[in-house]
Amino acid sequence: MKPLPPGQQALASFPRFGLPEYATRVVTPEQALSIQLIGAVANESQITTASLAPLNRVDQVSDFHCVTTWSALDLAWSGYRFIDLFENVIKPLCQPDEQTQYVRFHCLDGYKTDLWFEDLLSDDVLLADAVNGEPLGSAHGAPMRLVMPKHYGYKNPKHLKRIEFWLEKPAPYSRLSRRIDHPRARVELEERGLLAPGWILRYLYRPAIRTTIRRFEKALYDHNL
Ligand SMILES: Nc1nc2c(c(=O)[nH]1)N[C@H]1C(S)=C(S)[C@@H](COP(=O)(O)O)O[C@H]1N2
Ligand SMILES: [Mo]
Repeated sequence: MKPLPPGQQALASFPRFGLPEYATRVVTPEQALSIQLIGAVANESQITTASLAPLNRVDQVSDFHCVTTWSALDLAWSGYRFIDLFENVIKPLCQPDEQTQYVRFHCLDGYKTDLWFEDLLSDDVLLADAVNGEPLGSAHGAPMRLVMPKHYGYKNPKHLKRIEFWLEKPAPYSRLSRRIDHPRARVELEERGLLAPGWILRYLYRPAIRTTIRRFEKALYDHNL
């Protein structure tokens, strides 16, 4: 068996997951792709399916690590490299400021997350539209999500709606995020959050896994999905 990052335990499945308030904000799978490009850009623009035509499709098998300590191993993602999208689509479309340091992602269910721009340029960061041979559905981020295997799940936004470029760290989007989000959240360094060292947060988060999985499953079931 391959060694897992510190504090992680493998699950046999890949559950739909997140903060409890997002469980019932179900995004239907037939949403057409439209990702707005805003913030520190020369002109606001948007990405649609047609914008992706010049990019090479990439298949990548990677592990997924949630901050609450569950991991899903060997997920087969399909999509486009973020760096490829950035260089060949985003730059020509909207010319983000060269001083960009942070990027805030906004999602169709209201979820947001902030990422270091530099971390996005790693060649294992994908905009994925399929996993394990199936197009993404309501569970895993239709129509398009970010996959960043070296960063905890909460830095892997699903159901992408807007990408916002920032020259400095944006103000926290909520009181909860100010208290718990780690600015970087790298898995190998166990950067789980701000409240306490990662190895302590393992014990705080782990008891929430089972009830959260059930809550997220039930919401899809209630929507007949
Ligand atoms: N739009 C959106 N993205 C999200 C979330 C969410 O609730 N909504 N939850 C985050 C968290 S905490 C995790 S662990 C992963 C879970 O991804 P999955 O539901 O595909 O397993 O998505 C992340 N991205
Ligand atoms: Mo998570």
